[in-house]
Amino acid sequence: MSFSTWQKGKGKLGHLDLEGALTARDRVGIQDFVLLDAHNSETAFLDNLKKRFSEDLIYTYIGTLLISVNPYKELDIYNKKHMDLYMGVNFYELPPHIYALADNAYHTMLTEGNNHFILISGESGAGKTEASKKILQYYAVSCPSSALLDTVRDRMLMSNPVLEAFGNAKTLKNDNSSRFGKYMDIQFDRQGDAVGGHILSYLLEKSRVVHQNHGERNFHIFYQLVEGGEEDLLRQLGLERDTQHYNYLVGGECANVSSINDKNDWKTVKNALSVIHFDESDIEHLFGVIASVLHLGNVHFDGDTKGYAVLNSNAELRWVSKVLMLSNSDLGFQVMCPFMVDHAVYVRDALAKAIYGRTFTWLVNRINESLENQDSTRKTVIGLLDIYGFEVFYVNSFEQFCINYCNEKLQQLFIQLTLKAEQEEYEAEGIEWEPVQFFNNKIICDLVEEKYRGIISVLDEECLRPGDATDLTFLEKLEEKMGNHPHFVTHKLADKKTRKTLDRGDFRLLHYAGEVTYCVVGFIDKNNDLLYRHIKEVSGLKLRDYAEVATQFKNSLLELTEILMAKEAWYVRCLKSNDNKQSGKFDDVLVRHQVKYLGLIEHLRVRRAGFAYRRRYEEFLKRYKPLCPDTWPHWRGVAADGVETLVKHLGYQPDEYKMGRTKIFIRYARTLFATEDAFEICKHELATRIQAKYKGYR
Ligand code: AD9
Ligand code: MG
Repeated sequence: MSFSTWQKGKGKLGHLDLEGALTARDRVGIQDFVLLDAHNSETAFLDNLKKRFSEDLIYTYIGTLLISVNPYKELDIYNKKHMDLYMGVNFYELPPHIYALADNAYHTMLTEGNNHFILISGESGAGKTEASKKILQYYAVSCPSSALLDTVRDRMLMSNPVLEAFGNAKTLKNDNSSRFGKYMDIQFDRQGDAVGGHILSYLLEKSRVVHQNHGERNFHIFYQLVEGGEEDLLRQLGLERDTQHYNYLVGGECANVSSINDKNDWKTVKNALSVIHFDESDIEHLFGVIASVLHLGNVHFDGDTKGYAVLNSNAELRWVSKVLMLSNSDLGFQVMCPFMVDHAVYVRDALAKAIYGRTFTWLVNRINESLENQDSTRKTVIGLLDIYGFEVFYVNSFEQFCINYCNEKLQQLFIQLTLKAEQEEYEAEGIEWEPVQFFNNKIICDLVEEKYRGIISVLDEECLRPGDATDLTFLEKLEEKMGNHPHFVTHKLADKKTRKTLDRGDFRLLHYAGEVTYCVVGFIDKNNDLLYRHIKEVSGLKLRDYAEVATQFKNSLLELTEILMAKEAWYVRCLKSNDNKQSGKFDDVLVRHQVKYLGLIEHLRVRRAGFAYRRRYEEFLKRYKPLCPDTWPHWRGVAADGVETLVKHLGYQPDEYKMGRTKIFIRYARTLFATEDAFEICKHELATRIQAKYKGYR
C-alpha cells in the first residue's frame, strides 16, 4: 500500500478492500484464511483449498503460516521472474508463495537482527523436501552476491543432490522419500549475504541398505553408480552394470522407476561432489565404500555338516577388501569363532549397515567443512527443517516408530509455539481472550519418551537386560507398564472388536495423525545396533556404536527443539493432495484428515480471534515516533502512553489494537504494513528535506 492510499484510508485501516488488490488470477478463492467469511467452518476451509488447487493456486496463508498442497506437476512459478517479483514485497501484495515466506523471514532477520527457522511439516510425500529446496534456491539467487560468496552458495545448493542420493529412496509413499532428518542453518552476514551453512542430520534409516519392502528401493546412490558409473570406474570397483546382479538391490523388485533417471542423476551427483570440493581420491574412496556394500550383499554362506557357515566363494570378499583398501587378512577369511549360517548373514548385514551409516555421517561432515564460514564476525541464521514425514505402511517397524515419534515432537513444538504460547501470552498481558480448544499431543510424546515409564525407556531396559530378552518380552513389559494408556493398545489389551485387527506381536499407537500398528519384530535388535567387536576393529569403527538408538534419537530431538526454541518461527504446512501421486487430483477425505490433525482450523481460530503482531512499547515507540509530532523527536512520559498517542494520531480504530501490560497487540498485519509504509515514506521525505537544506547552505 502506498503512502497516499494509506493517508486516504487513514482512520479506517482495518477496512481496506484487500480483495481489490489481488491479481485477477487470484480471484478464485481467498488467499488468506483469516479473510474467509464463513467463520472457521471446516467445509468452507476445504472448499477454499480445493477451489484454489483447481486453479493451480497451491499456496494459501493463515496469517503468516503458509499452506502448500502438492500439485504433483511442474508449475511455472519457480523461476527468476517470480523470485524478482517477490523480493522485498509484503505478504499481502502478491498471491501467496513460498518465496514470499522466505523473503519475509529474510527481511525480518535483517531488520531485527535475530535468528529464524522455517519449520516444514506434513506427511510423507506432501512436498517438504521440494519446499525446502525452493527456499534455498530463493536465497541463493536473490541475496546480494560476490564472487567469493558465489562459491559458498553453489556448495549449499549442491549439497542437496548429494544428500538426496545417499539419504533418499523410493518408498510406497514417495519416489524420493527422505530417509533421514535434516536441519540446515544458512548463515548471513550483516549485509544479508549468504556466507556459510551447517547441516545436522538425524537418524538415517540404515536397515534399508540390506532390506527393502516390496515396491521400494535401496538408497538412490546404489542405482546411480551401477546405471551411470563410467566403464573404468565400474571395472576398478569390480561392479557389473546390472542392478539385478546385487542382492541388496533386488529385494523390492522395482529397480526401475519411471519418475527417476539414475543415469542423469549420477552425472548431477558427480558434478555436485566436485562443486563441494571432493577431489578424485575422496570420490574414489566414497564409491569404493558404496561398492563394498554391494559386494558384501553378494557374499554367500553354505552350511557345513554341523550347520556352521562356510564361505561359498572368496571372490566377493576379495573385492570388498580391495575396494575398502584392506588387506585380505583384515577381513578374516578365517573367522575366529564359528557362526551358524543365519548368524553369519546377520553379521554380514550388520557390517554393511554400519559401513553405510558411517559413510553418510562422514559425507555430512565433509559437506559441513566445505560450507564452513571462516570469518568470525557476527552472523544471523535462517534454519530450514526438513524431516521424514509421518508414515503408515502395511507393516510398520522400529523405523516408522522413530519417524512418527519425530513428527509427534514437531507437532508438539508447533503447538507450544503457536496455540499454547499465543494464548498464554494474551493471558499474561491481560488481554481479554476466549480460549480456543485444541488437541494437545503431549500425552503421546510422553507415552513414547517419558523417563523410566515411556516406550523408549522400556525398550532400553529390555535391550540392556542380560539373559533372555526378546521382542516379545519387550511387548509384555509394555503391556505391564502402559496397560491403561488411552493411546496404547495391543492384542491382549484390546476389546473384542479391536482385537481382530491386531496380531499378537503388535502394539498400536493412536498418534495425532492417526492410528499406527507396529510389529515388534526387530525392535530389540535395531535399538541395540550391535556390531561384533572384532568386526569393529577391522573396519575402524569405535565401540561407541553400542548405544541405544532410540535414546540417542530422543536426545538429538531434544537438542533440536532447544535450537529451534531460541529462534523466531515460520511455518510451511504441506498437504498431500492424493495417495496416487496423480497430478491435479484433490482427494477431499485425505485433505480433510490432514487439515484436522495438523490443527489448521484451531490455528485459524487463534489467528482470527488474536493479533497478527505484537511489539514491546519501547521498541514500537522507538521505531515509529517520527510519525507523530507529539512523540517526535522525544516522548518524555511512559512508553505505553506514547504508543497510545502515536496510534491515535495514525488513526488506528479501537478494534485494530489492544494495549497489554508490556506490549501493543495489533490485530491485522495490514495495519502494521501501512504503518511501515508510512515510516518508509517519512524516512525518505526526511532525507530529501535534509538534502535540500544541505544544498541550500552550499
Ligand atoms: V517424505 O516425508 O521425505 O517421504 P516429502 O519430502 O514431504 O516426503 P517431497 O518434497 O519429496 O515430499 O515431494 C514428493 C513429490 O511430490 C516430489 O518428488 C514431486 O514430484 C511432488 N511435489 C512436491 N511438491 C511439489 C511442488 N511444489 N510442485 C510440483 C511437487 N511437484
Ligand atoms: Mg522429504
